[in-house]
Amino acid sequence: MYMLYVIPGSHACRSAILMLEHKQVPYRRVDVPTLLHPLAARLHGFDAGGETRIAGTRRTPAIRSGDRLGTVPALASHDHRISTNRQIARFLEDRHPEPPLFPADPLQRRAVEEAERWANGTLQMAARRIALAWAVRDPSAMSRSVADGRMGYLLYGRALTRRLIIPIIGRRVFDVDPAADPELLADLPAMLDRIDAWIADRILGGAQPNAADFMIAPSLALILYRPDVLHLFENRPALELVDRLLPEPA
Ligand SMILES: N[C@@H](CCC(=O)N[C@@H](CS)C(=O)NCC(=O)O)C(=O)O
Repeated sequence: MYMLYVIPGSHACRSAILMLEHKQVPYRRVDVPTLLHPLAARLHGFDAGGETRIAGTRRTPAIRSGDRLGTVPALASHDHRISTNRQIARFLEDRHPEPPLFPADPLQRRAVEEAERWANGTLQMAARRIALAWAVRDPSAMSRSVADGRMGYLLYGRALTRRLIIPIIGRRVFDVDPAADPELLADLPAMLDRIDAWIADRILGGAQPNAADFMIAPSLALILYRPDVLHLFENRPALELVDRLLPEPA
């Protein structure tokens, strides 16, 4: 039985959850308290899989420390400790080939891996900073709105904790200030265009979702917790993708 260490509502962690569900392998989800997760990951024998994350143009001290200690999602089997979605995807593909996470054709696989790399390197951080810019600008509205959603509540179950702590995470860990918001949002349409183009080229959004779909949909779902960005998604294939993999709760 696998154990998957996550923090609640994390888009990065949701990618691993979706991949495990796709493979239909039994696992136990272990929720770790947000902010203690780098330490908890390390204490459970994980590292950060060699990631060197950048928030905008900065590697803040908190990000450096997370990259030294460990990140979630983190997957434990009786003899393995695997961190990062990239490595989890490959581990699962090796151990449980069906249904696949990557196309068999080498050219198609390369295209999916390129989309996966971009989702990990660019989109995952951009999505986090877009959501956090809102938290920094309007902590009360954010705290109310993220009590539930496509990935459940975000980071903390209690509204007051969300209101107090999430803006601090935004500022201190991910270098977000209210002035950054317009700039972050200005980059969003081009990112959505890129995703739509991959869908048009059948690299994403196929009948059988792949590792890149599972990396991209949760980042879009996180951005969509913000009610003020919905209009940017209207009529886009990217919205159909996230609606299919992570529907809005009824
Ligand atoms: N890109 C990696 C890293 C995921 C990641 O950044 N996870 C965050 C939680 S959403 C984390 O563990 N951060 C630790 C920290 O910032 O100290 C992946 O997809 O696995």
